[in-house]
Amino acid sequence: MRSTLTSTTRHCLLPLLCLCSALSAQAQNTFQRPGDAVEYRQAGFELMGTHFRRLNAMAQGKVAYDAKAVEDNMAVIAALSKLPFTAFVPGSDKVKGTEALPEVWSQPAKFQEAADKFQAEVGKLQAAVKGGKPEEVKVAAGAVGQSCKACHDSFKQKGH
Ligand code: ASC
Repeated sequence: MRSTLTSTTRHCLLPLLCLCSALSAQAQNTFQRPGDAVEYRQAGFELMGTHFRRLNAMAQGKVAYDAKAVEDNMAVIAALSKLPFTAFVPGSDKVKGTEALPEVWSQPAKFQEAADKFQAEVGKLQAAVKGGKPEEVKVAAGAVGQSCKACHDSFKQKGH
């Protein structure tokens, strides 16, 4: 019995794991309709903004610094930081309600560079949070905010 289970595990677990990871990669990158991609990226940016504002208020000394809360907000930001960028799919530039400028699609290298810069700054913020020095978190959070703004200035409609 024991060896049957072991063998079943050996034969089924790996293909199952492969299937699961293939399905989740697909879920992450495939949208039924362009509007789904717009909803997905807006939801991701919205949540990241909420958690970044909470972290940043503490980092900039506007709200009492709570290391645990900073770490919790950081974990959410880190988990989300790549996801919305998977959703700037072809055709989603024409969806009503998108605030993305045509430059996202006409200047893909520049857009990718801005996304990479943001993700690099998020990585540095994560390291600073891990380091536990509020003054370093303050500087790194400021740089993340700058990278958000730089991307918005070039790739997002004004007034949003
Ligand atoms: C935020 C938030 C952003 C950035 C950006 C920084 O808190 O939601 O999009 O900071 O405004 O300039």
